[in-house]
Amino acid sequence: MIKLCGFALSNYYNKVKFVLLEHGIAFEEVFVTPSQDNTLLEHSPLGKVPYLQTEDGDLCESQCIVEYLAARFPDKQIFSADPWLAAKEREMIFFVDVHLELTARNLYKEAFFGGTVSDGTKGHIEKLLMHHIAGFKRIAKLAPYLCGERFSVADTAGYVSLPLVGAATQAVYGRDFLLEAGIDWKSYVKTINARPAAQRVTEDRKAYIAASRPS
Ligand SMILES: N[C@@H](CCC(=O)N[C@@H](CS)C(=O)NCC(=O)O)C(=O)O
Repeated sequence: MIKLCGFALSNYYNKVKFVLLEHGIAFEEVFVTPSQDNTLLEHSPLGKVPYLQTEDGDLCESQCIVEYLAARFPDKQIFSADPWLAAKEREMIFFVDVHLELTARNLYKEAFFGGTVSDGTKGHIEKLLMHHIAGFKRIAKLAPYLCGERFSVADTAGYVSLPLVGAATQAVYGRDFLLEAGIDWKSYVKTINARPAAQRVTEDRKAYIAASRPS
């Protein structure tokens, strides 16, 4: 059986988990945290999570994993059957994962982990995020889903990462850049939360946080 390795706080782990649950693909969860230990580097070359363990070997990078699942389980129709719609879903995922989340990730040390980020970094990331959010807004339909009226695989990325972008900018700048741009990610997340797969991802994340709190 496919093994999904990582932990429930990781947005990229949760993106893959959401896809697996949404499509009823059997998998087992294996608890792994990121590190530079050789034992992990043998499976995940940068020591990141998630990675997938299959009968053919290990596979990292959440989007490569989603693409693999789509190819391995074509009957599940993880992407739209229409090539244009499927390409637009991939475009949306790229915007969320790379242009928004990966940029906002530069703020997480201060936003979530009690560290600090230099003023130089804050200024640079603010400019980049403004630019990237404006671009995202040009393509995100939020009607109510990212690609329009239908839930799509792009929403697995949106669901796990838009809240982080909003929360990180709120924590570091005192302004939620997404809400400020008119991207109501809170309502969006509520819509996606109607799905049992999303609920399970969120319940597991909350349970992980509760269990990690010092007693
Ligand atoms: N591009 C990767 C990003 C994965 C990633 O950054 N995972 C985080 C946890 S959410 C991690 O392992 N961080 C540890 C590190 O960067 O060394 C993907 O899509 O899977």
